[in-house]
Amino acid sequence: MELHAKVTRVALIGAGAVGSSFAYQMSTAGLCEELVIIDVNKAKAEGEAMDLNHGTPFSSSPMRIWAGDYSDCKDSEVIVITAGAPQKPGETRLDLVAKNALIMKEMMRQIMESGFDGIIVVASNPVDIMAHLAWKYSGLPKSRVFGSGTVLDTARLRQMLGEYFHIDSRNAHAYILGEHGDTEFAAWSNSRIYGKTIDELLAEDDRYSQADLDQIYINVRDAAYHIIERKGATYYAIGLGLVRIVRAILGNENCLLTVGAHVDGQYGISGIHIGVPAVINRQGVREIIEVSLTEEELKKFHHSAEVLRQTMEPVLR
Ligand code: 6V0
Repeated sequence: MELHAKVTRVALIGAGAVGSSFAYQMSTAGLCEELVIIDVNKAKAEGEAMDLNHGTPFSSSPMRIWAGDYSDCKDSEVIVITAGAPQKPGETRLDLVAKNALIMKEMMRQIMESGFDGIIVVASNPVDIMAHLAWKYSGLPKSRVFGSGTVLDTARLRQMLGEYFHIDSRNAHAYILGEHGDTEFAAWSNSRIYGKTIDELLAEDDRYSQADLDQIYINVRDAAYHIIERKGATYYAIGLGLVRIVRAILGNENCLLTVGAHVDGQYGISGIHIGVPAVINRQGVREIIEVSLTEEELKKFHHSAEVLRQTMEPVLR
């Protein structure tokens, strides 16, 4: 009897700090049988693959990891993109967007030429714009190309709320929405801590205050700056966030995550990728969920969308 069970392959493009953190966590997660690592710096990809392979005897399930090329994308279920040129001194954010847009175009050409027909998850910054360009250049359906959006920011919010309210962060149901960046906002009106709204919690316990929550939001928004100041880059938490997204896809979980999805009128916004609560499963983004927001929160959402649109517009022209 021939046993040709189809193996699940994930491709990673970009073996830098974020990519290798993701790869390391994937090597222990037991989500797929194969992980191919692609980087313009082939030696770096090879080094990471060798190092990760040597750890597989300690993992819960076997996995094949190798440094490959774009032809290996063909049989991949999911491609995670963490490749990106870093911002150079004197270079504006727009210069960086233009440079990374060219990289994305070339990457998509090679991915699609391989015959790839799966789901693409983008983490490279500015992530909402890069996800939009990946979608545009790939020609794949909107549901199958999205960014990590505010998955990391939402995790940061939950961790900080967990600490503040002395609860398990997994019981802090709160979202950061909008651009993954300076204009993101906390959807406080929609938050539930142990099933209670923020207003209820503030009313019944004077140890808690809106001023503290506003500071928590600022700490979330500026977290990357604080970490970069201290250690130069952020990568562990986003690596775990990307594994969480891949788990939701491969496990067909129908799980709600605040990814950077293509909006088509939801929240009154269209034609861009932006952080929204979305149901993720084997199809990618099954649907975007429109949670109720206050007027004020909607205003912040629209402002965030406008900033993204303006940053992206010169690149799309
Ligand atoms: P890094 O450590 O400089 O790694 C980038 C990697 O990309 C390097 O190994 C490069 O060789 C590789 N690379 C560059 N161009 C190409 C190309 N054309 N094809 C293939 N590989 C290429 O950066 P780091 O890993 O720290 O960050 C990667 C990206 O993730 C950056 O854009 C960050 O800004 C972004 N982050 C996104 C986060 C999020 O929440 N979405 C969080 C943290 C970082």
